[in-house]
Amino acid sequence: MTRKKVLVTGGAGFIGGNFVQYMVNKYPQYDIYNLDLLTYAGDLTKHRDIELNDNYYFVKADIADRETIISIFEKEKFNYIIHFAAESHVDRSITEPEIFVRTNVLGTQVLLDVAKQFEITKFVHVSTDEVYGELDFDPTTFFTEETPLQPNSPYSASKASSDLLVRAYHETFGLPVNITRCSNNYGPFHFPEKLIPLTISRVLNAQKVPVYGDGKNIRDWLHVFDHCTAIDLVLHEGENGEVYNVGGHNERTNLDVVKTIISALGKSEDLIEFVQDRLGHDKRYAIDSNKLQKLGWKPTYTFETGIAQTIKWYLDHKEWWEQIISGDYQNYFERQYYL
Ligand code: NAD
Ligand code: TDX
Repeated sequence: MTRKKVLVTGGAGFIGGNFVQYMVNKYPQYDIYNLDLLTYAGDLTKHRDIELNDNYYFVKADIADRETIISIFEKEKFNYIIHFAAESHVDRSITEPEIFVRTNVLGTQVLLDVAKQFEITKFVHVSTDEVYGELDFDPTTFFTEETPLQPNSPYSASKASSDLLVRAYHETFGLPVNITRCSNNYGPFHFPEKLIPLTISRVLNAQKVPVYGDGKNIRDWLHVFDHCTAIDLVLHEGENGEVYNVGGHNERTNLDVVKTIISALGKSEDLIEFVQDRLGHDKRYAIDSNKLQKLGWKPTYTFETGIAQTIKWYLDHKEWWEQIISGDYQNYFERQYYL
C-alpha cells in the first residue's frame, strides 16, 4: 500500500498538537507533516515523544504566505489537509482583530487555492460552534448544522468567513471538503490563556482567578481526545461538502467549572475574582452532534472523567505550562486583566 501524506496546519498548537500525536501513533503507514508558524500559541516541546518518529515531519511556515506554501506543495504530494492553524483566542480578537482576518480568512484561502491546484483528496477545515452565535439559557435548544451563522466576535466572524470560503470552493470547484464545528475543547497542552488551564495554573500558584461578569455564561466542554477521534472519522468517512458538529453534551456555567477545579485542588473559593465582562460575551453554546454520531462517533469522556484527567496532567507537567506563563504571556496577562 502506498503511504499517504497528511498535512496538519497548526500542529504546534493545542488541538492540532494533540491531533498530530494521535495520528503519528495511530497511523504508522501515514507521513504526518506538521506545518506551523510557531506564533505565541505554537510550541514544539510538546512533541518530544514523537519528534524522532520516522513518520513525523515539521515545517515552519505561514499559511498566508502563498509563495512558500506553493513551494512546499511542489515538493510534497499531500493527500489530505487537516486545517487547524488559526488565531484562536476571543479576547485577543477584541483588542487585535486584524491578525485574525489575515490568518483565519486569507490564510485559509491560500490553502484552498493550493489544495485545488495540487488536487488533494480531502480538505478538513476545523471550525467552531462560535460561528452560530449564541443560544439563550433554554436547555432544550442546541446548535445544529442548519443553524444560521451569526458570529458575534471578530474571532468568530473570521472563522465564519473561512467556513464560507471552504463551502464556496466545494460548490464552485468541487473541492472535496468537510467542515467540523466543535464546542470548547480542554485537555493536555491547552494554552493557559483559556479558562480551564488558566484556572488550574493560577490556583496551583495561589493566584486570583478572573471570572467574567457573573460567571453564568455556559460552555459545552469536549475533551480534546474525543475531538481527535471525531476528525479522524470525518477525514476517512465524511461525505464531501458536509458540515459536522462535534460536541460533548457537557454544559457547565463558567463558575461551576472554576469551582470544580478549585475543589479538586483542595483550595478556597476566595480565589475567585469577578472582573469586568468580556465585550459581546456569548451567553451559551450547546451542540447537537447527532449527525456525527450517526457516522459512528462516540465521545469517551464525561466532563467529570475529563476534568480529573486534565487536572492530573497539569500537576504532572508543571514544567510545560510554567515555561509558557513565564515568558511574554506575563505582559499579555497584565494588559488583559489588571489583576
Ligand atoms: P491554538 O491557538 O492553540 O493553536 C493555533 C496554532 O496555529 C499555533 O500553533 C500557531 O502557531 C499556529 N498558527 C497561527 N497562525 C499561523 C499562521 N499564519 N501560519 C501557520 N500557523 C499558524 O488553537 P487551538 O485551540 O488548538 O485551535 C485549533 C483550531 O480549532 C482553530 O482553528 C480554532 O478556531 C478551532 N477551535 C478551537 C476550539 C478550542 O476550544 N480551543 C474550539 C473550537 C474550534
Ligand atoms: O479569564 C477568563 N475568565 C472567564 O470568565 C477567561 C479567559 C474566560 N472566561 C470565560 C469566557 C467564556 O465564557 O470562560 C468561558 C471560556 O472562555 P475561553 O476559554 O476564552 O473560551 P471561549 O471564548 O468560549 O472560546 C473557546 O472555545 C471556542 C476557544 O478559545 C475558541 O478558539 C473556540 O472556537
